[in-house]
Amino acid sequence: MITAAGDRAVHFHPASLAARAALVLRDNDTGRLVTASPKLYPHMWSWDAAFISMGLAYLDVRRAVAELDTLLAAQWRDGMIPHIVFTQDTDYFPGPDRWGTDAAPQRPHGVRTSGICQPPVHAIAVRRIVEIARKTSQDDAEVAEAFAERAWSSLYRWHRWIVRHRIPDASGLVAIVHGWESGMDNSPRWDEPYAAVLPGPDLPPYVRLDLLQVDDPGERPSDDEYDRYLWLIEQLRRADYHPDRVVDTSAFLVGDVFVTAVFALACDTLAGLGEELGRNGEEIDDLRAWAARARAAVALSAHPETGMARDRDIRGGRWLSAETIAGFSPLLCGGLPADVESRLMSTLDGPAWSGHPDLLAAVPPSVSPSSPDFDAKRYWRGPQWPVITWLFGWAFEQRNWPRHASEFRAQGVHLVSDGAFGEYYEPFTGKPLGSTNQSWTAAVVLDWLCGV
Ligand code: 2M8
Repeated sequence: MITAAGDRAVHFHPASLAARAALVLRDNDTGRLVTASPKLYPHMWSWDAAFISMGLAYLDVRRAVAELDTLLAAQWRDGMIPHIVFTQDTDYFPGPDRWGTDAAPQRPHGVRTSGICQPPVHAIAVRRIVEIARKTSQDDAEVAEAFAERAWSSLYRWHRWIVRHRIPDASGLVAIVHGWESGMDNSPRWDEPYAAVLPGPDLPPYVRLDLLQVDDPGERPSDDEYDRYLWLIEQLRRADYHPDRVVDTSAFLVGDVFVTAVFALACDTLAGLGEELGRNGEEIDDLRAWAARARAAVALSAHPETGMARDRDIRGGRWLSAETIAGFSPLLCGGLPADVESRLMSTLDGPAWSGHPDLLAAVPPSVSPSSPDFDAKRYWRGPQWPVITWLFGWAFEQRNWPRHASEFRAQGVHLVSDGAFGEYYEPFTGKPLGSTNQSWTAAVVLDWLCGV
C-alpha cells in the first residue's frame, strides 16, 4: 500500500508521481470497483467513477470499461444513475439501510445504491477513454469503441431522465433536490436554501462516521449541515424516490448552474460520439437540443456585466449569488456574449481567484479568498479541488483555449506534486485535506501526466 507523502518540501518527479497515482488506483480497487478513497469513501460514487475510469484507461482499458460497466449496471430502471453504488463495507454513513432504496420500485436489481444522482460527467469519460485507447493499440481501440457502442443508449436514457424529471421551472436549469447532488456538498451556494430546510423532530438518530477519518473535523461539513442532509434523505424516502414526487416535496430544490453546464457539455459530447457510431439521428438531435437549452439557461442565469452564473433557489423563488467556482460555469459550456465571456475569464485569472498572490498553485479555489464565506480548509468552502481544475482544463481545451488548458494542467500538477493525492488542498500552504490517496485525484493526475 502506498503511504501518503503530503510534505510540501517533497516534489515528485512526473514519472514517479504517475507511478504513485497508478498505485493509488490499484490499492483502492476491490476488483468490482475502485472505491472513491481507501477509508472515508469505501464505495463507488457516480462522478468519481467517471474520472476514475479515465485514469484506469492509462493502465488497462478493459479495467476502465469494467468500472463504468459496474456503474451502469446500477442505473435505475427509469434512467437515473445513482450517486453511490454500495460495497459490503459498513464504515460509511449513510449506508444503504438509511437510504432505504430497497423499497423503491425503480431501483436496479442485485445491487444496493443511494437514491439521488450527481453531475452527469459520464459521457465525457467515455469520450476520453476512447481517445486514450485509440492512442495505445488497435485492440484497446476496439474494446473502447465496443464499450461506447453498448454504453451509449444507457447514457442517452440518463440524459433523458434529467430532461424529463429535473428541469422543473422556466429558468431551464437542471435542478437538484439535495446538496450532495451538486457534488459540492457544503458549498456556500447552498447556505440560503439549506436555511429553509428544517429537520423535523422525527429525524431518526444517527452517528457520523466521516469525522473518524479526518485529522480535523473543521475539514468536513458541520453537524448542523449533516442534520439537514439527513432530513432531506428522510423526505426522499417518504416520496418513495419517485422522481416527480421528489421534486414536488423536497424542501431543497435548486437550479444548479454547474450541473447544467456539465449537462450541456455532456450532451454535446454524447451527440458527437453518437454521430461517430452512426446512432439514430433523432436521439442525436435531442441531445443537441438539450445541450443548446442547457447552455442558454446557464447564460441566462449570468450577471449581465460580470458573466458570473447564479444558481436559482426554486423553492425560495430567488437567485443566489455566493462567490464560488460554480459562477464560472459559462466558461465550461459557452453561451455568453464574447465581451462578457472575456471579462469572466479575466476575473478567473485575477487576484480574487487563480491569480491570488498567496496561492501555492494558480488554480481557482472553490470559494474566492476575498469572499466572507471563504474557509481555507473546510471542504467545498475554500480549498482547491484537483478534479475541478481538471474539468475546467478539459473544457478549455474543447473551447480552443490551449494556453489556459495547459496552465491549469501545469498548476494542477504543481498542486499535487507532494504525492499525497489529497481529496482537496489548503490553497495557501498546499496541505492535503480530507482523504489522502483519493482515487479521482490519482486519476486526473494520470491524465495530466500521460494525456494524449
Ligand atoms: C463527497 O460527498 C459525499 C456525499 O456524497 C460525502 O461527503 O460523504 C463530495 O466531495 C462528492 O462530490 C464526492 O463525489 C464524494 C466522494 O468523493 O465525496
